[in-house]
Amino acid sequence: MADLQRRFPNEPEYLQAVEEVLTSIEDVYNEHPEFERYNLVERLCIPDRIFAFRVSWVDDKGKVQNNMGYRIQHNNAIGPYKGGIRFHASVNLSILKFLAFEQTFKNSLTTLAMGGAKGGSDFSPRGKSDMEVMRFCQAFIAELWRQIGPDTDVPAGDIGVGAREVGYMYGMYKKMARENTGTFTGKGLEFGGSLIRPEATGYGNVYFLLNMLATRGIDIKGKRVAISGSGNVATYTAKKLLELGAKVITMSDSDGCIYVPDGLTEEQLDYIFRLKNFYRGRISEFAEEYGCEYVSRGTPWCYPCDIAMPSATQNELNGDDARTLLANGCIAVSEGANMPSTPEAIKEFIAARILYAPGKAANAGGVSVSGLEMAQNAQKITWTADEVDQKLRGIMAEIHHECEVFGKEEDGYINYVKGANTAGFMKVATAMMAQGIL
Ligand code: NDP
Ligand code: 2IT
Repeated sequence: MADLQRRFPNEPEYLQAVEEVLTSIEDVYNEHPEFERYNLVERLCIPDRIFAFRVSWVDDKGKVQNNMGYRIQHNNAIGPYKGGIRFHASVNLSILKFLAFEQTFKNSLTTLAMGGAKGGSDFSPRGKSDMEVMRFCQAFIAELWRQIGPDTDVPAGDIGVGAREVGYMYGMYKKMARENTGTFTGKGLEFGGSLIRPEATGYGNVYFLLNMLATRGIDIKGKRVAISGSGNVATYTAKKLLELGAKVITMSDSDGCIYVPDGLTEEQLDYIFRLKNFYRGRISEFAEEYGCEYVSRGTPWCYPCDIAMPSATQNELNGDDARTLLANGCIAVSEGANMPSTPEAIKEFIAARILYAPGKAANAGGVSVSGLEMAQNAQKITWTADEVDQKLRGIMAEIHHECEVFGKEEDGYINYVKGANTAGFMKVATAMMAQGIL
C-alpha cells in the first residue's frame, strides 16, 4: 500500500479501493507464499494498460470542444477485458482506475469469463442536445475503436452512458471495424442487445438483498427502503422492490433528494422513469408535481428506513450517514453503486453486524447480464426475458454463496466484504499464476 501511495499520490479513489481489497484478503494471501514470490498483488493492482486521448467535437453553436477520453484495461486473466464507460464531469484517472480494479473482482465473482476494464470521459451529457451527444460519442469511438473488440475488450454503460450513448458508440464502432459481432453490451434489442440488461443491475441487487435477508429469515414485504440516485440502477431497483411489496421512500439526483414516507406508487415511479429517461429532467420536478418533501443538496440517509440501497455514485454515504442509518434502525445495506460507502461507513456497518453487501457483489447483476449478452451474440441467438432473469437469479445466488463460504466469521456473521474480495481475488490470482509473468 505504501508503495502504491508513493507512486500514485493523486489517486485517492484508486488507493481507497485497493486498500479495501488488500486488507480483507490478508489471511488467504498469507496461506500462499508463491503469490509473494511472483509479486502477484502488485501485478494485480496496477492496470495492464491505460489509453488516454483527446476527444474533439463540434457543439451546436459550431464551437470546437475538447474532452479527455480514457480506457483502462485492468486485467484479462480470466476473460476479455469487460466494463462500462462513464461520461461525467468528475471523471479522471483515479476514478476510472478504481472502477476498473473493482470490476476485475466483480467480474470474477459472476461465474462468467470476463476480465476487468473501465473507460470514460469528463464529457457530461447533461444539458447537451442529442446531436451533440452523438458527435461526442462518434469522436470518442473514432479514437477508441482500435483497442476494443468482441474477444479483446467489450465496453458497456455506466453513469451518463445509457441506451442512447451505447447506440451511438456501437454504431460508430461497427462503421470503423466493419464487423457486427456485438462489441458493446447494453445495445438496443433490435441490434443484438439482451432482454433484461437494462433491468439487470437493479433487479440483481434486489435478488442479492433477498438472499441476505433469507439468512436471517426476514421478509422484504412492507420494508421501507431508502434509494439514492434516479438513474438506471436506482429506477430498476425501485421497480423490483415495488413488485415485491416493499416501500421506496426516497430517490435523489446530484441536486437533491425526495422523501415519500408512505412509499412511491407505481404511477409515481413511472413518472420518475419518464422524467429521467425521456425529458432528462430533475428529481425536484417530481416534488413539484406530487407535492412531496424535497431537500436541495439533501441525501436519503437522514430518513428512518429498514434498508438502504445507495445507487448513485462513489463515497456518497459517509461515517455520519452510517451512524444515522444505524440509529434509525437500518438492518441492511446493499450497494447498487460502486464504492458508495466510505471506509468509515463500512466499518460502522460491520461493527453493528447488520447485513452489508459491497457493490462488487450486490451490483454484479449488470455485468453478469452483459456476459449473457456476449454469449447470445457469439451464438447469434436470443434468449427470452424469463431465461435471462432465471440465469440472473442463479448468478446472484451463487455470488451470495461464495460470499458466505469465504466471509463467514467465528460468530457466524457473514462479512460480505471479506467474502466477495477473497472469492474474487482467488480466482484471478490462480489464473494469473497458471499463465506466467505477462
Ligand atoms: P445513471 O447515469 O443512469 O444514473 C446516475 C444517478 O446518480 C443519477 O440520478 C445521477 O444524478 C446520480 N449521480 C451521479 N453522480 C452523482 C454525484 N456525483 N452526486 C450525486 N448524485 C450523482 O447511472 P447508473 O444508474 O448506471 O449508475 C449508478 C451507479 O451504479 C454508479 O456508481 C455505477 O458505477 C453503478 N453501476 C452501474 C451499472 C449499470 O449497469 N449501469 C452496473 C453496476 C454498477 P444526476 O442525474 O443529477 O447526474
Ligand atoms: O460497474 C459496472 O459493473 C457496470 N457499469 C456494468 C459493466 C458492464 O460491462 O456491463
